[in-house]
Amino acid sequence: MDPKLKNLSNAIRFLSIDAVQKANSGHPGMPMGMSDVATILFKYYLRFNPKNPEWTNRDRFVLSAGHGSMLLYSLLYLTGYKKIKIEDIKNFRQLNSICAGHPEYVKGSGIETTTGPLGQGLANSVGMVIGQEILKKRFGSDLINNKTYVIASDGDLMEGISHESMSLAGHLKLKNLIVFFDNNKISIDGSTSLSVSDNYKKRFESYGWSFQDINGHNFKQIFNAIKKATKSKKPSIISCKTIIGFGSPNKSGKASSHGAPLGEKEIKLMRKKLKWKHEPFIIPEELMNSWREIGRKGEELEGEWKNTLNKKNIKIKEEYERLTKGEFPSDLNKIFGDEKSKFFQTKPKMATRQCSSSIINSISNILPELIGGSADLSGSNNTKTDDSKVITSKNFSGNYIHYGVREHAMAGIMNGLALYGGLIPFGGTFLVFSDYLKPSMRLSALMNLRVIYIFSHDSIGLGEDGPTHQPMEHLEHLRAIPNLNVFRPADINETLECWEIALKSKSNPSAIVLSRQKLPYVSEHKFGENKCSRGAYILKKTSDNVDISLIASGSEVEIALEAQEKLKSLNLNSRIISVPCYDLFQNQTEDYKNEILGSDTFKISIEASSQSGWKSIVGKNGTPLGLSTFGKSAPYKEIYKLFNLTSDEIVKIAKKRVKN
Ligand SMILES: Cc1ncc(C[n+]2csc(CCOP(=O)(O)OP(=O)(O)O)c2C)c(N)n1
Repeated sequence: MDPKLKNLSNAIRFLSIDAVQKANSGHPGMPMGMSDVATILFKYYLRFNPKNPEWTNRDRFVLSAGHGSMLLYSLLYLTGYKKIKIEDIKNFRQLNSICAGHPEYVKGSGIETTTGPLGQGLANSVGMVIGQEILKKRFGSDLINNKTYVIASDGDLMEGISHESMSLAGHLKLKNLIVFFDNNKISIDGSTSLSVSDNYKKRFESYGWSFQDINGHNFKQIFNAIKKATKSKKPSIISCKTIIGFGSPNKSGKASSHGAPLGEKEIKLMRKKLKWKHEPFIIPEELMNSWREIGRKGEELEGEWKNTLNKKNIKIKEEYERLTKGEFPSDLNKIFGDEKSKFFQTKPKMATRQCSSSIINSISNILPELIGGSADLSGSNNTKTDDSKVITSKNFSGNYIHYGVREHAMAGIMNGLALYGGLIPFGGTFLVFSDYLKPSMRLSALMNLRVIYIFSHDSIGLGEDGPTHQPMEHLEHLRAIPNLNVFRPADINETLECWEIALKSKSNPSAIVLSRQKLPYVSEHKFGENKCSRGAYILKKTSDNVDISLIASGSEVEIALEAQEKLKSLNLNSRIISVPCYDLFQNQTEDYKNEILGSDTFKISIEASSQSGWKSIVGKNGTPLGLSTFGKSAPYKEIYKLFNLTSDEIVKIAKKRVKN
């Protein structure tokens, strides 16, 4: 093996420990332990081009153990990525440095995904490989043939999401996925024997993976193991026995090297032990040239790939470019317009989960980039239509993924699909189970990813399944996530508009929340303007001068409309404000909000959910109607009555508060 390997690897080690020391915080142990594996991977296998980090057929490198972020920043700097300079490394963990505490996804930087919450990178990598297989099937294995490599730690493999996502990867036989397990047997609390005694070989083999066990500091073993993994017909995991904090005379092998600077004294001793004579952040020229040389190989690789793309038939090439640029076909707007106008004529009474299904059906044909799926329950949340084609281990030509009962993995995998590029994932479950996937959904929002969550069975309106299945606090939790739009449409027209906004939101995820029960067609406007785009609008008013504003979302718009009729017969005028997207409404100007809500009008909001978020909208004199306890198991109309979510209750309150 190349005699320089030791020094190439030590360059990573010293950049990492010096940056952590300068920042006076961070995690040196993991980069010190895994730098040997990373060196072999980058030098001999990883196909990447630092000059064009967005080359679509690049191998992906995912650092799932995101606390070891200095390993990634060192590699990106050493191989010549423009966005990571030595100044950034010196500014590790400081305000506005791209070298943040944990890797934060920045398009075109080499940081492929945001990691830190353990297990997420593993699920992302599964999505990246599924995305690759889908595009490979469509555009050919000469164009799409990359691998995805992951570094995962003990903690990554303890997390539940790793069990979910690795199991699905095995089921789908994702052979282009190669995971390095940093098997150092240390976590923050000390030895992992305190809390885990899994047999990893048996665990992964039972998932359908190939498993290898190596010494993670033996270059030859690392080289051979990767070679074998790249030829496997199954996903591969290479368990690398490593020493956390490798090279530190007093802290190696100990939890003390995991998450704190080694200290000046220990770093001095380590310099001596590893014969590293260079000052902090100085990489000698010859070594730097060797690292840069590793980075330069990618230019040629990408050049060859471009020739392949240019030789493709023009139609394939254009479609490939459309997908990777994220552009929509021009007939998409027409489809939305036609559907709106069709339903305006027929005014159907439909559960909004059925509305969503009808939309998926009408747009899927022209949007092959739309990749649906569900964590089981596909027949209940209506994500799968008659035209959906299921993806299997033998055939990736479809557009629908059966994620199984694995909500968390589904969301992490959808993030990976969106990160891979060229695809728009949507996936469904019941709203109440959004709790099971929230950590990944939070990362969709943090990474500005276009991922569409379909949450059906959105309230006590689901009825007899009872309080375990009836969301109550969920809308409020989701609305609190920055950069996530939560839609709760009232009918097919609003569902069409919400789906349209979600699709066109290139830099944020959306949650489309849907009813189980049938709802009447309520929209008064025909087509043209997307009324949902400002979050709320006046649906119907009985006079220009109203006494009461009735504010509602989704299934409660029907109740508000009923109340409006009753109030009218009592000579009380009202306006109905439909709020299909609370988040978008919050972003509007105060003028718009006042115009819609009425500044001095008495306000009642109604939503079959926790009501605290509505207090600021109805004001201190208004009344928010909602829930403050868990629901009940009963036919849904009885539950609505029990909780006073009725038009009669609205009328009672309005009569008391507004004199005519
Ligand atoms: C979901 C989640 N829980 C907890 C943490 C906090 N945390 C960071 S690293 C770590 C465990 C460290 O052990 P290991 O994964 O073996 O990493 P190593 O010590 O080898 O660096 C924990 C619990 C986290 N980052 N993510």
